Amino acid sequence: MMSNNLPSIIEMIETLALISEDKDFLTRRYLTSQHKKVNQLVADWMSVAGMKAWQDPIGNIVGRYEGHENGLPALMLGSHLDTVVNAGKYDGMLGVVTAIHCVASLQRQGKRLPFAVEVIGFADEEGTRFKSTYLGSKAVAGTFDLDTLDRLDSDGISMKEALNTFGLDIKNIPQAARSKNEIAAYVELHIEQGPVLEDKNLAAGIVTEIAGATRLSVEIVGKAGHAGTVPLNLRQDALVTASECIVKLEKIAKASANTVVTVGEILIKPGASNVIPGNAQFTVDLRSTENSVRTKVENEIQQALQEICTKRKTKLITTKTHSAESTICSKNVINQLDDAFVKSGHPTYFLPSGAGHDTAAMSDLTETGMIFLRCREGISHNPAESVKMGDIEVGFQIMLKFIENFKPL
Ligand code: HGY
Ligand code: MN
Ligand code: MN
Repeated sequence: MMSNNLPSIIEMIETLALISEDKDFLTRRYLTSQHKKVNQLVADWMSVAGMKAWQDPIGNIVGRYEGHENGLPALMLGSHLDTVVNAGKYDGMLGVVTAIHCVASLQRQGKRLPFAVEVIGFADEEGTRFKSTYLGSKAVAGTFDLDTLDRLDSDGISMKEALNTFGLDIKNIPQAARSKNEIAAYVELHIEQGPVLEDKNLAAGIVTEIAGATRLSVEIVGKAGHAGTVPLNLRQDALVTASECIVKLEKIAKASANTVVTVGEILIKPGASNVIPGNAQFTVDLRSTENSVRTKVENEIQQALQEICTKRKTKLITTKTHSAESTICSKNVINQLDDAFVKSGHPTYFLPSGAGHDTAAMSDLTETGMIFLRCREGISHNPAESVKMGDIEVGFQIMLKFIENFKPL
Protein backbone atom coordinates (compact mmCIF):
# COMPACT_ATOMS: atom_id res chain seq x y z
CA MET A 1 0.00 0.00 0.00
CA MET A 2 3.06 2.27 -0.17
CA SER A 3 2.66 5.59 -1.95
CA ASN A 4 5.82 7.43 -3.04
CA ASN A 5 5.12 10.63 -1.03
CA LEU A 6 2.77 9.53 1.73
CA PRO A 7 4.00 8.10 5.04
CA SER A 8 2.77 4.51 5.55
CA ILE A 9 -0.48 3.92 7.45
CA ILE A 10 1.38 2.97 10.63
CA GLU A 11 3.68 6.01 10.32
CA MET A 12 0.58 8.19 10.06
CA ILE A 13 -0.92 6.51 13.13
CA GLU A 14 2.30 7.05 15.11
CA THR A 15 2.53 10.70 14.02
CA LEU A 16 -1.08 11.43 14.96
CA ALA A 17 -0.58 9.70 18.32
CA LEU A 18 2.07 12.29 19.26
CA ILE A 19 -0.37 15.20 18.89
CA SER A 20 -1.91 15.15 22.36
CA GLU A 21 -3.10 17.51 25.11
CA ASP A 22 -1.23 15.34 27.62
CA LYS A 23 2.52 14.83 27.36
CA ASP A 24 2.35 11.35 28.96
CA PHE A 25 -0.59 9.87 27.09
CA LEU A 26 -2.95 10.44 24.14
CA THR A 27 -5.90 12.75 24.69
CA ARG A 28 -7.13 14.91 21.82
CA ARG A 29 -10.44 16.64 22.38
CA TYR A 30 -12.65 18.60 20.01
CA LEU A 31 -11.67 22.22 19.11
CA THR A 32 -8.32 22.13 20.90
CA SER A 33 -5.06 23.34 19.33
CA GLN A 34 -4.17 19.64 18.90
CA HIS A 35 -7.37 19.15 16.88
CA LYS A 36 -6.33 22.07 14.65
CA LYS A 37 -2.82 20.62 14.19
CA VAL A 38 -4.18 17.19 13.24
CA ASN A 39 -6.65 18.71 10.77
CA GLN A 40 -3.79 20.53 9.02
CA LEU A 41 -1.64 17.39 8.89
CA VAL A 42 -4.47 15.22 7.56
CA ALA A 43 -5.35 17.90 4.98
CA ASP A 44 -1.74 17.83 3.76
CA TRP A 45 -1.85 14.03 3.43
CA MET A 46 -5.18 14.29 1.58
CA SER A 47 -3.62 16.77 -0.89
CA VAL A 48 -0.61 14.47 -1.48
CA ALA A 49 -3.10 11.65 -2.18
CA GLY A 50 -4.67 13.76 -4.96
CA MET A 51 -7.65 15.18 -3.06
CA LYS A 52 -8.92 18.72 -2.63
CA ALA A 53 -9.06 19.24 1.15
CA TRP A 54 -11.12 21.63 3.26
CA GLN A 55 -12.31 22.08 6.83
CA ASP A 56 -16.07 22.25 7.17
CA PRO A 57 -17.99 24.65 9.51
CA ILE A 58 -18.10 22.19 12.45
CA GLY A 59 -14.37 21.38 12.27
CA ASN A 60 -14.40 18.13 10.26
CA ILE A 61 -11.56 17.79 7.73
CA VAL A 62 -12.72 16.57 4.30
CA GLY A 63 -10.85 15.48 1.16
CA ARG A 64 -12.43 14.89 -2.26
CA TYR A 65 -11.12 12.86 -5.22
CA GLU A 66 -13.28 13.53 -8.28
CA GLY A 67 -14.77 10.74 -10.39
CA HIS A 68 -14.45 10.53 -14.19
CA GLU A 69 -16.21 13.91 -14.28
CA ASN A 70 -16.48 16.68 -11.67
CA GLY A 71 -19.38 16.97 -9.26
CA LEU A 72 -20.52 13.34 -9.14
CA PRO A 73 -22.13 11.92 -5.97
CA ALA A 74 -19.43 10.70 -3.56
CA LEU A 75 -18.71 7.49 -1.76
CA MET A 76 -17.66 8.91 1.62
CA LEU A 77 -15.14 7.03 3.77
CA GLY A 78 -13.57 7.95 7.07
CA SER A 79 -13.89 7.94 10.84
CA HIS A 80 -13.05 10.31 13.69
CA LEU A 81 -9.82 12.08 14.74
CA ASP A 82 -10.76 12.94 18.32
CA THR A 83 -10.00 10.60 21.21
CA VAL A 84 -11.10 9.67 24.71
CA VAL A 85 -8.80 10.48 27.66
CA ASN A 86 -5.65 8.31 27.72
CA ALA A 87 -6.73 6.75 24.45
CA GLY A 88 -5.44 4.12 22.12
CA LYS A 89 -3.97 5.36 18.84
CA TYR A 90 -6.15 3.34 16.39
CA ASP A 91 -9.72 4.17 17.54
CA GLY A 92 -10.92 6.47 14.75
CA MET A 93 -7.57 7.42 13.20
CA LEU A 94 -7.08 4.02 11.50
CA GLY A 95 -10.25 4.50 9.44
CA VAL A 96 -9.20 7.95 8.24
CA VAL A 97 -5.62 7.11 7.24
CA THR A 98 -6.59 3.80 5.57
CA ALA A 99 -9.11 5.66 3.43
CA ILE A 100 -6.47 8.27 2.47
CA HIS A 101 -4.18 5.43 1.34
CA CYS A 102 -6.98 3.92 -0.75
CA VAL A 103 -7.43 7.22 -2.59
CA ALA A 104 -3.63 7.51 -3.01
CA SER A 105 -3.74 4.10 -4.69
CA LEU A 106 -6.48 5.26 -7.10
CA GLN A 107 -4.36 8.35 -7.85
CA ARG A 108 -1.22 6.26 -8.51
CA GLN A 109 -3.18 4.05 -10.90
CA GLY A 110 -4.67 7.15 -12.55
CA LYS A 111 -8.09 5.62 -11.84
CA ARG A 112 -11.23 7.76 -12.02
CA LEU A 113 -14.49 6.04 -10.98
CA PRO A 114 -18.17 6.69 -11.88
CA PHE A 115 -18.44 8.49 -8.53
CA ALA A 116 -16.26 10.78 -6.44
CA VAL A 117 -14.51 9.48 -3.31
CA GLU A 118 -14.46 11.65 -0.20
CA VAL A 119 -12.52 11.00 2.98
CA ILE A 120 -13.65 12.66 6.21
CA GLY A 121 -11.94 13.00 9.57
CA PHE A 122 -14.81 13.69 11.96
CA ALA A 123 -14.07 16.35 14.57
CA ASP A 124 -15.85 14.89 17.59
CA GLU A 125 -17.22 11.38 17.83
CA GLU A 126 -16.33 10.55 21.44
CA GLY A 127 -18.04 13.51 23.10
CA THR A 128 -15.09 13.75 25.54
CA ARG A 129 -15.17 17.55 25.82
CA PHE A 130 -18.87 18.46 25.70
CA LYS A 131 -20.42 15.10 26.69
CA SER A 132 -22.44 14.83 23.50
CA THR A 133 -21.14 12.45 20.88
CA TYR A 134 -21.23 12.38 17.03
CA LEU A 135 -21.04 16.20 16.77
CA GLY A 136 -19.10 16.13 13.47
CA SER A 137 -21.15 13.42 11.79
CA LYS A 138 -24.47 14.86 13.02
CA ALA A 139 -23.56 18.19 11.39
CA VAL A 140 -22.82 16.39 8.09
CA ALA A 141 -26.05 14.38 8.39
CA GLY A 142 -28.01 17.56 9.12
CA THR A 143 -29.13 16.36 12.58
CA PHE A 144 -26.88 18.61 14.71
CA ASP A 145 -28.78 20.06 17.68
CA LEU A 146 -27.88 23.77 18.00
CA ASP A 147 -28.67 23.58 21.76
CA THR A 148 -25.39 21.66 22.06
CA LEU A 149 -23.58 24.96 21.47
CA ASP A 150 -24.43 25.98 25.05
CA ARG A 151 -22.78 22.87 26.53
CA LEU A 152 -19.84 23.70 28.81
CA ASP A 153 -16.58 21.79 29.06
CA SER A 154 -14.82 21.04 32.38
CA ASP A 155 -13.24 24.54 32.29
CA GLY A 156 -16.64 26.23 31.86
CA ILE A 157 -15.96 27.05 28.18
CA SER A 158 -19.06 26.72 25.97
CA MET A 159 -18.93 24.91 22.66
CA LYS A 160 -19.93 28.23 21.05
CA GLU A 161 -16.89 29.99 22.54
CA ALA A 162 -14.62 27.08 21.63
CA LEU A 163 -15.82 27.19 18.01
CA ASN A 164 -15.10 30.94 17.84
CA THR A 165 -11.63 30.48 19.33
CA PHE A 166 -11.02 27.71 16.78
CA GLY A 167 -11.88 30.24 14.05
CA LEU A 168 -15.30 28.83 13.11
CA ASP A 169 -18.53 30.81 12.87
CA ILE A 170 -21.53 29.07 14.44
CA LYS A 171 -23.93 30.58 11.92
CA ASN A 172 -22.23 28.52 9.20
CA ILE A 173 -22.80 25.17 10.96
CA PRO A 174 -25.90 24.34 8.86
CA GLN A 175 -23.63 24.54 5.78
CA ALA A 176 -21.76 21.45 7.00
CA ALA A 177 -24.87 19.40 6.21
CA ARG A 178 -24.60 17.39 2.96
CA SER A 179 -27.62 16.49 0.84
CA LYS A 180 -28.74 12.90 0.19
CA ASN A 181 -27.92 13.12 -3.50
CA GLU A 182 -24.36 14.31 -2.81
CA ILE A 183 -23.35 11.24 -0.79
CA ALA A 184 -24.00 7.78 -2.28
CA ALA A 185 -22.90 5.91 0.87
CA TYR A 186 -20.70 6.21 3.94
CA VAL A 187 -18.37 3.33 4.88
CA GLU A 188 -16.13 3.30 7.96
CA LEU A 189 -13.20 1.04 8.77
CA HIS A 190 -12.71 0.79 12.54
CA ILE A 191 -11.10 -1.52 15.08
CA GLU A 192 -13.64 -3.88 16.61
CA GLN A 193 -12.86 -2.76 20.16
CA GLY A 194 -14.02 -6.20 21.27
CA PRO A 195 -12.61 -9.77 21.34
CA VAL A 196 -14.83 -11.56 18.77
CA LEU A 197 -12.64 -11.41 15.61
CA GLU A 198 -9.56 -12.43 17.60
CA ASP A 199 -11.54 -15.33 19.10
CA LYS A 200 -12.59 -16.41 15.57
CA ASN A 201 -8.99 -15.92 14.36
CA LEU A 202 -10.20 -13.49 11.68
CA ALA A 203 -8.50 -10.27 10.58
CA ALA A 204 -11.70 -8.46 9.61
CA GLY A 205 -15.49 -8.60 9.73
CA ILE A 206 -18.59 -6.80 8.47
CA VAL A 207 -20.80 -4.89 10.91
CA THR A 208 -24.54 -5.66 10.79
CA GLU A 209 -25.81 -3.18 13.39
CA ILE A 210 -24.62 -0.60 15.94
CA ALA A 211 -25.95 -0.67 19.50
CA GLY A 212 -27.98 2.30 20.67
CA ALA A 213 -26.74 4.32 23.63
CA THR A 214 -28.03 6.67 26.29
CA ARG A 215 -25.78 8.95 28.31
CA LEU A 216 -26.98 10.58 31.52
CA SER A 217 -25.35 13.09 33.81
CA VAL A 218 -26.50 12.47 37.40
CA GLU A 219 -26.15 14.98 40.24
CA ILE A 220 -26.88 14.09 43.86
CA VAL A 221 -27.31 17.02 46.22
CA GLY A 222 -26.83 16.16 49.91
CA LYS A 223 -25.48 18.25 52.77
CA ALA A 224 -21.81 18.82 53.53
CA GLY A 225 -20.98 18.45 57.22
CA HIS A 226 -18.34 17.75 59.82
CA ALA A 227 -16.98 14.18 59.56
CA GLY A 228 -16.62 13.97 63.34
CA THR A 229 -19.83 15.39 64.68
CA VAL A 230 -22.75 14.28 62.46
CA PRO A 231 -24.14 10.84 63.43
CA LEU A 232 -24.51 8.44 60.47
CA ASN A 233 -28.31 8.31 60.71
CA LEU A 234 -28.55 12.11 60.39
CA ARG A 235 -26.34 12.47 57.33
CA GLN A 236 -27.29 13.44 53.77
CA ASP A 237 -24.10 12.01 52.33
CA ALA A 238 -24.01 12.55 48.55
CA LEU A 239 -21.15 10.10 47.98
CA VAL A 240 -22.66 7.20 49.93
CA THR A 241 -25.93 7.83 48.06
CA ALA A 242 -24.06 7.80 44.74
CA SER A 243 -22.27 4.60 45.70
CA GLU A 244 -25.53 2.80 46.45
CA CYS A 245 -26.94 4.14 43.15
CA ILE A 246 -23.96 2.89 41.13
CA VAL A 247 -24.15 -0.63 42.55
CA LYS A 248 -27.90 -0.62 41.88
CA LEU A 249 -27.33 0.47 38.23
CA GLU A 250 -25.13 -2.58 37.67
CA LYS A 251 -27.74 -4.91 39.21
CA ILE A 252 -30.49 -3.52 36.95
CA ALA A 253 -28.33 -3.86 33.79
CA LYS A 254 -27.25 -7.41 34.70
CA ALA A 255 -30.92 -8.40 34.81
CA SER A 256 -31.40 -7.28 31.16
CA ALA A 257 -30.10 -9.21 28.13
CA ASN A 258 -27.40 -7.61 25.90
CA THR A 259 -27.31 -4.53 28.13
CA VAL A 260 -24.29 -2.82 29.65
CA VAL A 261 -24.02 0.21 31.92
CA THR A 262 -20.89 2.16 32.84
CA VAL A 263 -20.14 4.95 35.27
CA GLY A 264 -16.98 6.45 33.78
CA GLU A 265 -16.73 9.75 35.58
CA ILE A 266 -17.46 10.87 39.15
CA LEU A 267 -16.87 14.21 40.85
CA ILE A 268 -17.27 14.75 44.60
CA LYS A 269 -17.58 18.13 46.34
CA PRO A 270 -16.19 19.71 48.40
CA GLY A 271 -13.59 16.87 48.38
CA ALA A 272 -11.89 16.96 51.80
CA SER A 273 -11.24 13.94 54.00
CA ASN A 274 -12.98 15.38 57.08
CA VAL A 275 -16.05 16.76 55.26
CA ILE A 276 -19.17 14.74 54.49
CA PRO A 277 -19.60 15.04 50.69
CA GLY A 278 -22.46 17.44 49.95
CA ASN A 279 -22.48 16.91 46.19
CA ALA A 280 -21.78 14.02 43.83
CA GLN A 281 -21.93 14.10 40.02
CA PHE A 282 -21.43 11.03 37.85
CA THR A 283 -22.02 9.92 34.27
CA VAL A 284 -24.08 6.92 33.16
CA ASP A 285 -23.42 5.24 29.78
CA LEU A 286 -26.16 2.72 28.96
CA ARG A 287 -26.06 0.48 25.85
CA SER A 288 -28.30 -2.19 24.46
CA THR A 289 -28.81 -3.64 20.96
CA GLU A 290 -32.58 -3.41 21.50
CA ASN A 291 -34.02 0.13 21.69
CA SER A 292 -37.03 -1.07 23.71
CA VAL A 293 -34.77 -2.76 26.27
CA ARG A 294 -32.60 0.33 26.60
CA THR A 295 -35.67 2.52 27.20
CA LYS A 296 -37.05 0.05 29.76
CA VAL A 297 -33.74 -0.11 31.64
CA GLU A 298 -33.40 3.69 31.54
CA ASN A 299 -36.83 4.02 33.22
CA GLU A 300 -35.93 1.40 35.84
CA ILE A 301 -32.69 3.26 36.58
CA GLN A 302 -34.46 6.59 36.96
CA GLN A 303 -36.96 5.08 39.41
CA ALA A 304 -34.35 3.18 41.44
CA LEU A 305 -32.10 6.23 41.79
CA GLN A 306 -35.05 8.34 42.96
CA GLU A 307 -35.98 5.75 45.63
CA ILE A 308 -32.42 5.67 46.97
CA CYS A 309 -32.21 9.47 47.08
CA THR A 310 -35.56 9.77 48.84
CA LYS A 311 -34.49 7.17 51.44
CA ARG A 312 -31.22 9.05 52.02
CA LYS A 313 -32.85 12.53 52.02
CA THR A 314 -30.74 13.70 49.09
CA LYS A 315 -31.91 15.42 45.89
CA LEU A 316 -31.57 13.73 42.48
CA ILE A 317 -31.01 15.71 39.26
CA THR A 318 -30.59 13.66 36.07
CA THR A 319 -29.91 15.14 32.63
CA LYS A 320 -29.91 13.11 29.40
CA THR A 321 -26.81 14.24 27.51
CA HIS A 322 -27.00 11.82 24.58
CA SER A 323 -29.36 9.30 23.07
CA ALA A 324 -28.81 7.27 19.89
CA GLU A 325 -31.08 4.57 18.50
CA SER A 326 -29.65 1.19 17.45
CA THR A 327 -28.72 1.39 13.78
CA ILE A 328 -28.98 -1.32 11.13
CA CYS A 329 -26.32 -1.06 8.40
CA SER A 330 -27.49 -0.95 4.78
CA LYS A 331 -28.10 -4.34 3.12
CA ASN A 332 -26.79 -3.00 -0.21
CA VAL A 333 -23.52 -1.87 1.38
CA ILE A 334 -23.18 -5.08 3.42
CA ASN A 335 -23.60 -7.15 0.23
CA GLN A 336 -20.93 -5.11 -1.56
CA LEU A 337 -18.59 -5.39 1.42
CA ASP A 338 -19.23 -9.15 1.43
CA ASP A 339 -18.23 -9.18 -2.24
CA ALA A 340 -15.06 -7.18 -1.50
CA PHE A 341 -14.06 -9.64 1.25
CA VAL A 342 -14.52 -12.59 -1.13
CA LYS A 343 -12.67 -10.84 -3.99
CA SER A 344 -9.82 -10.02 -1.57
CA GLY A 345 -9.64 -13.67 -0.50
CA HIS A 346 -10.95 -13.17 3.03
CA PRO A 347 -13.73 -15.13 4.73
CA THR A 348 -16.77 -13.02 5.52
CA TYR A 349 -17.91 -12.78 9.12
CA PHE A 350 -20.86 -10.66 10.29
CA LEU A 351 -21.04 -9.14 13.76
CA PRO A 352 -22.85 -6.34 15.66
CA SER A 353 -21.05 -3.37 17.20
CA GLY A 354 -21.47 -2.71 20.94
CA ALA A 355 -19.52 0.53 20.46
CA GLY A 356 -21.05 3.62 18.90
CA HIS A 357 -19.62 4.99 15.63
CA ASP A 358 -20.12 7.96 13.32
CA THR A 359 -21.72 5.44 10.99
CA ALA A 360 -24.76 5.51 13.29
CA ALA A 361 -25.18 9.28 12.79
CA MET A 362 -24.44 9.04 9.03
CA SER A 363 -27.25 6.47 8.67
CA ASP A 364 -29.66 9.42 8.93
CA LEU A 365 -28.18 10.78 5.69
CA THR A 366 -27.17 7.86 3.50
CA GLU A 367 -26.55 4.13 3.17
CA THR A 368 -23.86 2.99 5.58
CA GLY A 369 -21.61 0.07 6.38
CA MET A 370 -18.55 -0.76 8.46
CA ILE A 371 -15.47 -2.94 8.21
CA PHE A 372 -14.18 -4.11 11.59
CA LEU A 373 -10.54 -4.96 12.12
CA ARG A 374 -9.30 -7.32 14.81
CA CYS A 375 -7.55 -5.67 17.76
CA ARG A 376 -5.45 -7.46 20.39
CA GLU A 377 -7.61 -8.90 23.18
CA GLY A 378 -10.34 -6.51 22.10
CA ILE A 379 -8.67 -3.78 24.16
CA SER A 380 -9.71 -0.20 23.34
CA HIS A 381 -10.14 3.18 25.03
CA ASN A 382 -6.81 2.22 26.51
CA PRO A 383 -3.20 2.95 25.40
CA ALA A 384 -2.69 -0.84 25.12
CA GLU A 385 -4.97 -0.82 22.03
CA SER A 386 -3.06 -2.55 19.22
CA VAL A 387 -3.52 -3.96 15.71
CA LYS A 388 -1.38 -6.45 13.74
CA MET A 389 0.48 -4.87 10.79
CA GLY A 390 -0.81 -7.67 8.56
CA ASP A 391 -4.40 -6.85 9.55
CA ILE A 392 -3.87 -3.20 8.59
CA GLU A 393 -2.87 -4.41 5.11
CA VAL A 394 -5.98 -6.65 5.00
CA GLY A 395 -8.20 -3.70 5.91
CA PHE A 396 -6.60 -1.58 3.20
CA GLN A 397 -6.99 -4.30 0.51
CA ILE A 398 -10.66 -4.96 1.38
CA MET A 399 -11.52 -1.24 1.48
CA LEU A 400 -9.76 -0.61 -1.85
CA LYS A 401 -11.51 -3.59 -3.47
CA PHE A 402 -14.84 -2.29 -2.13
CA ILE A 403 -14.21 1.20 -3.54
CA GLU A 404 -13.08 -0.04 -6.98
CA ASN A 405 -16.20 -2.20 -7.35
CA PHE A 406 -18.70 0.05 -5.56
CA LYS A 407 -22.04 0.45 -7.31
CA PRO A 408 -24.13 3.35 -6.00
CA LEU A 409 -27.72 2.26 -5.34
O1 HGY B 1 -18.39 5.18 23.19
C1 HGY B 1 -18.37 4.64 22.09
O2 HGY B 1 -19.03 3.67 21.86
C2 HGY B 1 -17.51 5.22 21.00
O3 HGY B 1 -16.18 4.83 21.22
N1 HGY B 1 -17.63 6.64 20.98
MN1 MN C 1 -14.01 5.40 20.94
MN1 MN D 1 -14.22 5.18 17.56
